[in-house]
Amino acid sequence: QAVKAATKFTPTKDDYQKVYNAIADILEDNDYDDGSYGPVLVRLAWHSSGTYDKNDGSGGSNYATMRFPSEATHGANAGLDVARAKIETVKEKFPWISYGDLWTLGGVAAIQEMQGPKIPWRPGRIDGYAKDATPDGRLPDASKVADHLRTIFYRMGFDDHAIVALSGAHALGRCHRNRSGFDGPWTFSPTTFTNDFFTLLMNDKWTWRKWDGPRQLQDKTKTLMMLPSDFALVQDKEFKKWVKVYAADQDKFFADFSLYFSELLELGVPRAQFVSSEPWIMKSTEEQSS
Ligand code: DDH
Repeated sequence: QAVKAATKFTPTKDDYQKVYNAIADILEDNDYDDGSYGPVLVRLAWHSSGTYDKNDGSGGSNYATMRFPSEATHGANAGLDVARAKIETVKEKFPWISYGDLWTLGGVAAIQEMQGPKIPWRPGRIDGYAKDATPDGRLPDASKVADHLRTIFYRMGFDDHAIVALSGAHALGRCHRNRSGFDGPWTFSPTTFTNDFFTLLMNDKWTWRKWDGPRQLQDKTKTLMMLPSDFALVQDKEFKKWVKVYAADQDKFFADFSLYFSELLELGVPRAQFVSSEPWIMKSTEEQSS
């Protein structure tokens, strides 16, 4: 007797909203780091997408290749095992979601829940294989400056404007000595999305920290830091133009960041794979409770 084929579950936007909500729910577990897994989830979304190479279409968020040791062990991905393990608890509840969709939605939920702009997002990524993993060296090196940033981000298809806007994500989170070797947060509110990265970069006095770690800058209070690659944004004339704009206008930063981050999360995903022709706006938990 023929066994009736199980009907394939086709998730709706509501189902993805449930995943979003489950991610929002775990952000403040265990009083992790500065009180939230948000920043490290944003970094997971970015590093799973920023490997894209427009020249051959390889990399990007489609196949979630950071699941494989050959990519998970890249120096730039140190510490992201924490983010992957945390979001795995959501995957257990919603096993039908692909890792690429889960990790990018993690970035969206984290930004939105940390008071950032809405990030248009849609599902459709599929899980790939170890052979799809990207070679090391595709993500930016924090000890390097403008030329390097252009090489890395132009390869993804971004321009100078996008480089500066996306770098504003460093309003969030911190550097960890045991991950990157660098140390400290960029802003005084590392779990709230703001344009503070730009105002601090423009208005504070930054000096080289004297210590036994890698070259990094510190502010007057010696609590905040900038990477050499962050500082490059005010040393380069073209970049600095946008730093000034964003330092003066948080709304403009939010609007541009939303656009570029959304684009970043779709790198490497064939358009035909997306389940909808336009990205969706997922609701924040705040909106759902009011
Ligand atoms: Fe970043 N980033 N990032 N970054 N990043 C680090 C942490 C975080 C660079 C290097 C580092 C982006 C761009 C760049 C976030 C988001 C984004 C750390 C510290 C280094 C180093 C890691 C650690 O020790 O734990 C460099 C270089 C660049 C560049 O040249 C442009 C972008 C584009 C984003 C983004 O999301 C759009 C976030 C969030 C963190 C904080 C993570 C955490 O655990 O906290």
